[in-house]
Amino acid sequence: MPIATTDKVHQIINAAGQVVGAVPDLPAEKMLNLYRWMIFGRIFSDRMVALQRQGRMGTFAPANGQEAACVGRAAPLQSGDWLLGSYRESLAYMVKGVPLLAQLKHWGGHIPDDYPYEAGCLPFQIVLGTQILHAVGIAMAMKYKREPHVVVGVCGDGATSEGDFNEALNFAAVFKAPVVVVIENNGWAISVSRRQQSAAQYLAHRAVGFGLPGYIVDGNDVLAVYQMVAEAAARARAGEGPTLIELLTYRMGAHTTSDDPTKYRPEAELKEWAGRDPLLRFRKFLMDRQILTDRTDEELYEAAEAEFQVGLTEYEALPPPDPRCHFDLTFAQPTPQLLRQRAEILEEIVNNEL
Ligand SMILES: Cc1ncc(C[n+]2csc(CCOP(=O)(O)OP(=O)(O)O)c2C)c(N)n1
Ligand SMILES: [Mg+2]
Repeated sequence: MPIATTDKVHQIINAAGQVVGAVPDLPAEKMLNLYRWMIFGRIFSDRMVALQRQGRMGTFAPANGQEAACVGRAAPLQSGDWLLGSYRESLAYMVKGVPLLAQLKHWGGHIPDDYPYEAGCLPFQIVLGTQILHAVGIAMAMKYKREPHVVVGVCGDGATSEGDFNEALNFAAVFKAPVVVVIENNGWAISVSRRQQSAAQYLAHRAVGFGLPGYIVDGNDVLAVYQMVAEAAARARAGEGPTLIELLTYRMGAHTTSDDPTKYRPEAELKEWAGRDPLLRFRKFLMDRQILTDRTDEELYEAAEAEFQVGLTEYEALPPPDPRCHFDLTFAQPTPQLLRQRAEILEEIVNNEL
């Protein structure tokens, strides 16, 4: 495997939906399933933002525009593999097998007492970049146990500036951990643009310094992402060590429901990326191949809406989370600050209820 210093962006379907690379040999059913998940991701993200605005959901990190990147990196993984990410990983986690209800409970602030570890996804990491250390650690355990599995660790463009990210890559490369590290470059780290984050032309170029293969992929092209991650996972499984993959995509929404991107993001940039919508291009590809029709497309949207609604109904039938749990479960011995904050919030709740 050559140590790639390429500037080539791997792409199979361009923004106009035209085929520009070798299409991987996937059955039509599988391609349709990738598309179905992308639709579900778009609906999930839109509904979660609306629910938060209605006071029915907690803070949420939308992933509109990043559906191809999320689905494409999770779909090639097998049972026994792990996927570790941060707060914007909801869709990828659901593709990997985390139930919708578990996601709703997470964002709604419930205690994760029944967290579905069997899906192979650790709870979201909020401390930027540290999940890459965890990913390499799990991968090393698999290597020692001679298990034929692989770990995919995902972080954002901003997280690549953390020491943890770089330390994890160095360790993974030296010890040939069966790990694939994915940088989800969505253009922004809250209000810090990708160009302010690093002067490097591509973040994947950092791979060279660690002695790793590094690849740049059009993150809005689901087939390109799928293929690159599948190949990297196969190399890791075969004992050939880690790969660094940068997915070029764009965060179309706010950082979270607490953010207002109109304060810092140029309108023209948003417009430009709207023309590269991952769903539209894959829809055209599938229609050109007669895998999809207008009617089945409509049905997929309806089915995704209905599926979300079933999960939401189940979620809203649960007793609301007890706000005390967030304080009581933080430390065995709560700090004075925490106790003060706990008292403050309880007083606020009592006042609101009166
Ligand atoms: C170690 C650390 N520093 C700062 C933060 C605060 N913070 C939360 S999200 C974020 C931006 C992350 O951007 P990026 O890695 O590009 O991921 P994205 O949100 O774009 O998916 C920051 C600075 C944090 N969570 N952890
Ligand atoms: Mg980012």
